[in-house]
Amino acid sequence: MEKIAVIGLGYVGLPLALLAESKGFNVVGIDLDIKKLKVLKDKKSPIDDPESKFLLNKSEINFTNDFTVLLDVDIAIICVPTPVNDDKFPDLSIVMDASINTAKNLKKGALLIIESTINPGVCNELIIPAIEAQANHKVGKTLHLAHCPERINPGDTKWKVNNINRVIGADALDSLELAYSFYSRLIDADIKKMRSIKEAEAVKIVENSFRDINIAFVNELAMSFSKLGIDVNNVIDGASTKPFAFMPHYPGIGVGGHCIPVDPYYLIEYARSNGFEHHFLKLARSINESMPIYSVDKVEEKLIESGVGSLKDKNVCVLGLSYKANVGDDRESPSKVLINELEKRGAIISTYDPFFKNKSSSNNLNDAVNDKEVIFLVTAHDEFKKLNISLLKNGSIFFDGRNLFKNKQTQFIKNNIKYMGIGA
Ligand code: SAJ
Repeated sequence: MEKIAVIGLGYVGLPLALLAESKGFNVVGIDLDIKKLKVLKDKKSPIDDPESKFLLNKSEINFTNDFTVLLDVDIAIICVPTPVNDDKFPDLSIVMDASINTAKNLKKGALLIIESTINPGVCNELIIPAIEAQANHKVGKTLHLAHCPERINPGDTKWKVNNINRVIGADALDSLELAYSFYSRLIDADIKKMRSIKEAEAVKIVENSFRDINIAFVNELAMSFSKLGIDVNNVIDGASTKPFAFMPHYPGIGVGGHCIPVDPYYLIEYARSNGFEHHFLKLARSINESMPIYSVDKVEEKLIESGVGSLKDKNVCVLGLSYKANVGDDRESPSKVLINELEKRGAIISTYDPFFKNKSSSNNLNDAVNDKEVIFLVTAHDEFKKLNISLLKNGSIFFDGRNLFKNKQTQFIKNNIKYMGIGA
């Protein structure tokens, strides 16, 4: 089997490297993070993925930060982050550096695959020119290049790197066939060949923008229906009985992560630079980004309505720092915007997330909720389902940012706790 290199050993690259090794490929893993390399060499997994933890135990992958190990590699796969910076502008520096440094060390005839999420145009207009200028390769001639956007869903126990359908794109037909042959041996799922590398880049951005706008739709419904006295979650469940043409999404205190709140900006900026304004995508982003502050406003209104004044000097607990249930990742998490807004309003804030004990001010759930006047639930971790509602302070507000307890509202009422949900 060919020798494979995976560059970027995070929640995308590490499972991919371990899967390739389990399929008999000779694998090397490259990452710039020395601490991460040490953890990996100690057979510990830096990501919350049970399968990776298991495979790592018996893995013989050479984890290194030395790009010269690429000299005899046949296929190199780039799995590095493609974030946005503070003003929501795409930051392609990491994927550009990784692609160039990799290509510089690849032999003639090698295949370079980009799995990182990139907008249409990045390969043709940025990566290929940079490789041909700096890495002494002619893409399509001395170096094969393909794009196969990653589709990892962190925390998902059903859909994993080995069984998720993929799309691949390359501008040279032989490069496309090489990439197709590799993924056909790697995964047990469908692989769709796109007509160009640009189409493959567009697929990932479209699938994640689709999710963002659908979440924005139900978030806007939640804000509207709360004024109409309608529980939007029940309505979504009702609409979900339609066996076709409806896909449920649910309102929440915000949209976090390294994908959904980020990827639309890649298309917005690329389209803008080519003369088109994505008003709809931008509006969806602004609705989703408004949810943490909308939640704070609703709670402060309730406090004032109850005659206890504003959030200033109130003891407030934030349950959940992660952007998503049962994973330890706080990138673009709504908890950050929420905590910042609560600080601005003078609240006394404590936090608890079982996946971020080192960042939490409380070290367990009971301590975190004890004697608090307001509790915001930001992340629907399984651990929070064990919350003992009778421990909550009499007369306090519980803002359920993920509607985790929407079917237990009577328990809150019994304990004289003001339960507030999103759209509930
Ligand atoms: N969220 C909502 N309402 C929803 C769904 C999600 O508010 O109905 C929020 C979540 O709480 C979270 C954010 O949106 O803060 C993102 O949630 P996510 O479930 O989309 O989680 P991600 O970011 O891990 O998305 C990944 C993506 N996978 C890739 O990009 C390869 C995405 O494409 C998948 O659709 C998604 O997993 C998935 O299906 O779970």
